Amino acid sequence: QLLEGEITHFALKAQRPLDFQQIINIRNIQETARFLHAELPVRFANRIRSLEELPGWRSIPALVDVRTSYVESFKDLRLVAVDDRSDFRAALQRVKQRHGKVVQLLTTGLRDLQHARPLELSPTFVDAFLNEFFLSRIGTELIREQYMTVERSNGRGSGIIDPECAPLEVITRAARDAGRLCDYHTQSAPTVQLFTPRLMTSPLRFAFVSRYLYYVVFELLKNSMRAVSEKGPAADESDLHSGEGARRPTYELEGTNTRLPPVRVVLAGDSETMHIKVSDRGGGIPLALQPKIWSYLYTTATPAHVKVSHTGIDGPATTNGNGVPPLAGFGVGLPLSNLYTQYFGGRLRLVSLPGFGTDAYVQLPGLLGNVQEKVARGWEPIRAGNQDANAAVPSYAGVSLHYPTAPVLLG
Ligand code: W6P
Repeated sequence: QLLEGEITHFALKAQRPLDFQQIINIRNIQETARFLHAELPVRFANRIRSLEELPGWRSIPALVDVRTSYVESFKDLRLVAVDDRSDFRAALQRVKQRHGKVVQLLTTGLRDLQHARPLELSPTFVDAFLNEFFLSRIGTELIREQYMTVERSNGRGSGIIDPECAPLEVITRAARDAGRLCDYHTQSAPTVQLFTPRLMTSPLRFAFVSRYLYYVVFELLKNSMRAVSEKGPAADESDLHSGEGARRPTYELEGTNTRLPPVRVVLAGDSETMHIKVSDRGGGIPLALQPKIWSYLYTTATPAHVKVSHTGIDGPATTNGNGVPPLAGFGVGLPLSNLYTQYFGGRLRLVSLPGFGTDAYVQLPGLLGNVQEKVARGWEPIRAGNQDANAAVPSYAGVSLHYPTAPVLLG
């Protein structure tokens, strides 16, 4: 079939990582449209072929749906006239619409598939597969949204990459929203104190994507506030004034229960790099659970919560039926936050002390520096004539599909 041949052809092309500098100030809309028109089909084709390597994907409706979305978007882009601006805009709008539920569908799809074929699909493989897929999605979403916002303003406004992003404002907004959500669900919320170095009290500006920064910080604050609120009031008055609290915060967002130890945020950095620390005294994470918080196969929400799904970034915001998102959702918030930082070459680390509390560290680069996007691993076709049986096993980031057949016993 013609389409199949074309998908293979595009899946074999190299994906081209983008310099953020190039798309912060889009000077030539048509040139940018041509880049998207050439690049998006390559990335979509890579995802289509990778998805098809999952054993038994056809038996999971959610996975069939995801594949169909990618195939339809591939076709859409191959058929659209790139130099007709309104046609191209309409095609991108359809892509956006079509891919709104991909995170939810792919996560449930892989959970179901892993459940159905536990010996063929190791949890490590499933997590690596989803990380690659979602990393790719972050890239295509960012490029598409950046182009669409610039195109809409006819090149005059800035895109979703804000050269003047104000982290202080983003963090205070995330803290206010997380506090409201926490209070709604647990009938209490701790105070959030925000600390900045002395020299940084003037509003710091930084080239970044405000909505991604918000997503990551909101996710961390939500986790911290939930932990503190569920653990309850500090046992000792001095717990309320220890650590950073000995200093005066730059900002304080008062919670609804001042008996709870506050969540403390530190914002530091310069025009090149931004660092955020979120500290809570919410009791920490048991050591055995610590690796699981990065897995898509794990959620702290009860089954009743899981149905209401996650608080998406551009997907339909999912709610509990009253229009309010859940406090503990779909179990993808932390792994996705991790991907958002990695996509920009940044990092997200947690240091948790069981029985005490958790510190989360975010590091992100300013996008006016020499920063390139991190592109997902491409599809690696199984070469004909390769006699090595192991070479036919798909792998992501070096993680193979199967559980090892037998443990290697040393000594
Ligand atoms: C917790 C669990 C957690 C996850 C992520 C960030 C902060 C926290 N605090 O207790």
